[in-house]
Amino acid sequence: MSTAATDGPVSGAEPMPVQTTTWHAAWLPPEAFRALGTRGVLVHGSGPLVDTVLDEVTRACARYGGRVWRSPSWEVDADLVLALRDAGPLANATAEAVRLAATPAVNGRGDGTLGDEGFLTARTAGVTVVLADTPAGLLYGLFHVVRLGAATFDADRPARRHRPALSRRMLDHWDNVAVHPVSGQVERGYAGGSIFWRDGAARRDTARVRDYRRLLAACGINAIAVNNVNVHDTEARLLTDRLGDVAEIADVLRPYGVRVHLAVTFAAPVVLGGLPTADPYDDRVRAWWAAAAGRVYERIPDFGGFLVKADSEGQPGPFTYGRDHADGANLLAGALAPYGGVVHWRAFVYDHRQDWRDRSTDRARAAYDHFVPLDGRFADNVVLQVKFGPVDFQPREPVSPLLLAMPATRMAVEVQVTQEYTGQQRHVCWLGPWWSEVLRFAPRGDGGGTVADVVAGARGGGLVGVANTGDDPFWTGHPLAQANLYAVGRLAWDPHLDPGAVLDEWIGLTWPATGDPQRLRRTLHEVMDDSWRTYECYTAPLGVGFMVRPGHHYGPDVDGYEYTPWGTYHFADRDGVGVDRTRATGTGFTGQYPAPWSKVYESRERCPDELLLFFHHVPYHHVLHSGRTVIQHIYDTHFAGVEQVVAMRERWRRLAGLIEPDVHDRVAERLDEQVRSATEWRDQVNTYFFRKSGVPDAHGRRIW
Ligand code: GCV
Repeated sequence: MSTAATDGPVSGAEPMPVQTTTWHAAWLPPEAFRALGTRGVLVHGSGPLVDTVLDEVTRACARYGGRVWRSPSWEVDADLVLALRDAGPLANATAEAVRLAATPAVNGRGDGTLGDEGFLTARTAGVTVVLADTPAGLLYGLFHVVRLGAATFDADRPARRHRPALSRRMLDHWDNVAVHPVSGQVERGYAGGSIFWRDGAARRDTARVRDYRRLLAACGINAIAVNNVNVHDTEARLLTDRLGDVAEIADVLRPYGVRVHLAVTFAAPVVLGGLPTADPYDDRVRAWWAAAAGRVYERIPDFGGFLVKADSEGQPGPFTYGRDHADGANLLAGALAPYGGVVHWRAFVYDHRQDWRDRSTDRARAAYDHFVPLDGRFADNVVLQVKFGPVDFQPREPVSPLLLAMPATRMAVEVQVTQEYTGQQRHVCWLGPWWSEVLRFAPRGDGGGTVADVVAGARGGGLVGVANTGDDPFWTGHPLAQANLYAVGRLAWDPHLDPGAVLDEWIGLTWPATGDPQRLRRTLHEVMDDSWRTYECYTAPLGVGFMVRPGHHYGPDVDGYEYTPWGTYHFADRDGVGVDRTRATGTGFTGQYPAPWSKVYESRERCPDELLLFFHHVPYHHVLHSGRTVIQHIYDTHFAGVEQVVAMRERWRRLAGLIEPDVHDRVAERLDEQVRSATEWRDQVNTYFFRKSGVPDAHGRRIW
């Protein structure tokens, strides 16, 4: 069994919190259901997910004094009707009129249905109607109503169809079943232990997972992988003798429309099946996978599929047998195909043992070089899962050119909700704006399709977020990091949503009953809106990346990776800094982009400032579009970044008394740490570049 090549302790930034039996309600406090719970509600239709809708409505109405009917019932005076369109006539006359009117309206558009998960909303003559063609659609319609709150009932609204742009909206948990000596219970986890596993076994108490499934459905997530992509010995067995544990989780998640996926090791036929090989061309290997998949579907009929990290950071893969990644992925796809399962095959393949002296190898190039020649060879039920940037979830990277280069392959884009490189849930770092930028990126320039288009629809592989949740009382360690989890679901549902509006939704749902909602909303926006850019200001400059402490990746260490095998270098010397990735004189990475980006990135003059050092090695006196030199930009942004964090902390202090004291205290505590850490970043980065360049700060501020 292989051991993952993870460079040092990876979850060790903070000790495991004390076990607790209560946890924060996140974006579903009971109060969020008040508007709904005070009304008369009719639920019309049948099926397990309709039972879930009924159950949610019943609980809300029991709490807030509303009434619930389930069809067929003819004594109905409902002001909210949640109905499956094909469940027969509705008792409420207005709702029935909407249902009948909706039919031609829906039929005339697209495929003539509301889709597998879509719904229609309308309000007329005092009745709000939510119609769906599937129980899952009705569930999403219910949470739409919850999001709207009182506005659901305040004015007539014309019929509007809602359908998710991306059909695959997934979270990958990097949770280990057994505590791993290096990566811990949750690899890159900053929110305590796992909600699924503890100390080598499944957690038997499912209360937490029951709350989690509601949170997921309410933001639109419909799939999760329940174990780490680095599959160690114990976790490998989830596919075989520990399958029952996975089935139990699937049973809990199913009523909320969330399907379970499993990360598997490519070497499973060897390590679990006792075969001498895992070669995709070996018949015994094919038979082994087919039988393994068959057993999974016997236990979990709606199983989503496998997730695979192969030939990456020590994980086994097809290269061992002289096969390529299409051979490898298609092997597993073949086993899943009879059941409708899908393989999420990760494109994070690079040489993590490179020689730092070797200037010809560029980690940024690796995924494209490996996978583009395979376009058209992957089976239909393979989704190639691509990190959003070419290196590794940095706070600033260009969009991965691989996402733009495989038209005949289903692609998913992967973002990191867990904040490995963005402050590890000790720093406020609201990532909605960053993901929105990635999803809206237009590979062929303005007017062409976007990354969101590449991953959208039934053929698209969707959006995958690496989960940031754990058994911490606030779910995410930093209470404000809940917004990132919420956003990944919402942006997967609709990548065109304004991230500011998503943040507003999250604030409204999370604190529906606060004393001064406007002040709270204003302050949260002031603290969070620019927090990703603030983080970028005080860490590695101008897109060069890394400069984090190797291993745990928290805090500054400018040269920490400079002479290592990991392929993440900044090449600073006394004259300049940055990586030459041009075609003219560098690694040629810019050539992986289509026009216009291949030209824009190739040119020092045209390259956007924020990515300059990702693409170019430039002298410190190079003048940016901003008018500042590179060295002065480094100094200015690092001083400004710390000032912004100090201001955030002050703003947060003023919220004392307006929100729950435990939330306030937890954030306040973390802001103290953020100020400390940002100051350390500022001083180390500024001092490093001052010592290298000898150029003083134009404003004479203190550099050590
Ligand atoms: C799960 C980075 C992280 C690893 C992670 C890897 C991956 O290298 O540091 O912890 O492994 O990405 O995405 O597979």
